[in-house]
Amino acid sequence: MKIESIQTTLVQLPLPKPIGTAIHQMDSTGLVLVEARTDSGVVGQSHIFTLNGDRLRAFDEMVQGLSKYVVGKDPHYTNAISSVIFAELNPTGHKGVTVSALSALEQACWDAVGKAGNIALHKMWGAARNEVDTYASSGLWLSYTIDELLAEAQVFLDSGFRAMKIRLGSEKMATDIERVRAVREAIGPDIGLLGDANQKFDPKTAIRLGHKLEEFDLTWFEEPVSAFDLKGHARVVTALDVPIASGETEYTMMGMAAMLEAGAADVLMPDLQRIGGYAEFRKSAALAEAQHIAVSSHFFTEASLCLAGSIPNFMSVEHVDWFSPLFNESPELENGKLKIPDRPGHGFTFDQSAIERFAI
Ligand code: SMN
Ligand code: MG
Repeated sequence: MKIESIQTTLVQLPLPKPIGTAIHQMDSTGLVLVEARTDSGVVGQSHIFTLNGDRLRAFDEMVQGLSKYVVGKDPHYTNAISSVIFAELNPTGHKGVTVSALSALEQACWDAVGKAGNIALHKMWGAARNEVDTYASSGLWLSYTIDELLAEAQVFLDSGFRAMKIRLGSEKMATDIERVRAVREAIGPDIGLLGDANQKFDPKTAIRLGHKLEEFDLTWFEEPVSAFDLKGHARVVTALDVPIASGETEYTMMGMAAMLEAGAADVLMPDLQRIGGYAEFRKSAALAEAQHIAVSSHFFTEASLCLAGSIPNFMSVEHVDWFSPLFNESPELENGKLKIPDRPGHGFTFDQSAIERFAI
């Protein structure tokens, strides 16, 4: 089997309303959809995105620019292809747009491999489970009023979620506490509640807030401090009993290794786009496993389920529904868990009519 061409399509998906975290303002997402067409007729698919579609063409250009290292190759040679691209990226660097493009091309290869062999990727890699914990995460934004928080928490419960993530980072600590208290009181003690500060705090403020939030029994406290501050992360990890989750802002398994070495997280959260592909995610998870640390995926609900199905120390898949209009299939929630699809490849295929609707 050989890849004959790499085709990209740019789409823009509006969000129902503008939303914000401590560091992001969003009213849409833009995606580069990647298709690796092979001489056997199999098409491997993948996607990468930017908030608001900002600078999306730079991502497209990077995918196109690197496609010559994939075209003409057998997609089974994922490691060979990744190694060549990784070496090629030396002058431009291994963070940001470059690694995102590598990730998209590598994932498209794996998807083609699974589809060609008619096997789900988690089974190809060695299945670990058929379902995985999840939490509702496209919501409970920092930009919401308390009434909006409570209304959405109820929507999540009604949809069958057993856990959800609230955004932290209000100007006043008392406001964060009030918001978490309101949601915890509304959902009761048996529903998981996670908090994400998107790097808002310095270590001492994070520790103070963490102590004040103890009574609300958060499942984890995510990105409490700057992603650049591994020592600060480690101070927060040591000072608080609540698990600290982090990793979405870091790149490649070397980035994950540095975080693990620093003791920067109790739960490692690689992002499939920023980590550099499926193999790089799986290697990162293995590094964490050796230190008895669990991993949880960031964004990319559909594309991450095959990882969740095969990685032993996989804790949960973040459920973000932003990209779901693009696919023919939807992630299936049952008893608060997501099913790992048994369909070939990563298990999701682009809905061509939706793509036409959202194409830029
Ligand atoms: C996040 C990042 C970017 C936009 C929205 C939300 C967040 C997450 O850090 O973990 O979902
Ligand atoms: Mg986060």
